[in-house]
Amino acid sequence: MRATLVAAVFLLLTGAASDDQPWMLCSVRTTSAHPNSPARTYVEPIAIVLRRSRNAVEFTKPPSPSPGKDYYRTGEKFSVMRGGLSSGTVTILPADNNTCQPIERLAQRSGKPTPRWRSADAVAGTSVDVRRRVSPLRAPSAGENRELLAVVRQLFAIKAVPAAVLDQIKSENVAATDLDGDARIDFIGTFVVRDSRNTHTLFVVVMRDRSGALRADVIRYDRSLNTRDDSGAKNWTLVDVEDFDGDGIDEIIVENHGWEWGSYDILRMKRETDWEVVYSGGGSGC
Ligand SMILES: [Ca+2]
Ligand SMILES: [Ca+2]
Repeated sequence: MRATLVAAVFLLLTGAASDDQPWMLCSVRTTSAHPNSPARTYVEPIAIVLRRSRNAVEFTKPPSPSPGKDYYRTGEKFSVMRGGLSSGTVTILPADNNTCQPIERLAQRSGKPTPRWRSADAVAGTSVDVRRRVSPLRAPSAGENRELLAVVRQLFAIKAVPAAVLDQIKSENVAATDLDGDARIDFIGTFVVRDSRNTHTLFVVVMRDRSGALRADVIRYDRSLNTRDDSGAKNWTLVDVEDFDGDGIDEIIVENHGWEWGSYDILRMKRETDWEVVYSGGGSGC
């Protein structure tokens, strides 16, 4: 079964995708331009996506690359999606001497990367099979940000972050969108604050409930020491949300960042307030 899937995947990578064939879901990351280095875009595999039925998909780990079997073909073009909307393309560039090859690969990106976004900000594939949405991901408004930060401060306080530093919370990769289709805007984001001893990192999915209150459904927290490179430190960033199974509720793609490793989780809403990790894998580990 596994061998069949692997064969199908490599076949897919050299052929056209159709609805019932597995397809490779990749992340898209564009670095910032600096005086001595232009912006660069990289793609790397997140998962193999296989549609099982109208409202069911299965995510499996990409096969390990082996000599002669590459994930990419130079010049191949992938559609880029963000929040259910088309966001240009990436075209695979010739391999360079990047140590993360053959998993991560340089690409030429058309369309704008998300401003002020750390790490991957979109997904790509030869034919990205997701439900089209009408509300794109956006940055929260000033008012929404204040509300969200109040929730984040409470969560940090529960984690015993000193009150004196709670005014210095920095936010990264925060997106506002209606995740569950109830017409109320929800939020996903990463928040970081440092005290004299520790760096505290929080990743949250915050839903607006029926009463209008904000409710933290997913909480990931890490504390690491400031004084030395803490190899146990980890953090998380939002990559994108997409409705892969077409049930009207977005799945959330989270990138896990650790000491010289990275991978992805896909979260799916099991029932109200309860998000489960339905897939973990991908990434380059470099
Ligand atoms: Ca909502
Ligand atoms: Ca869904």
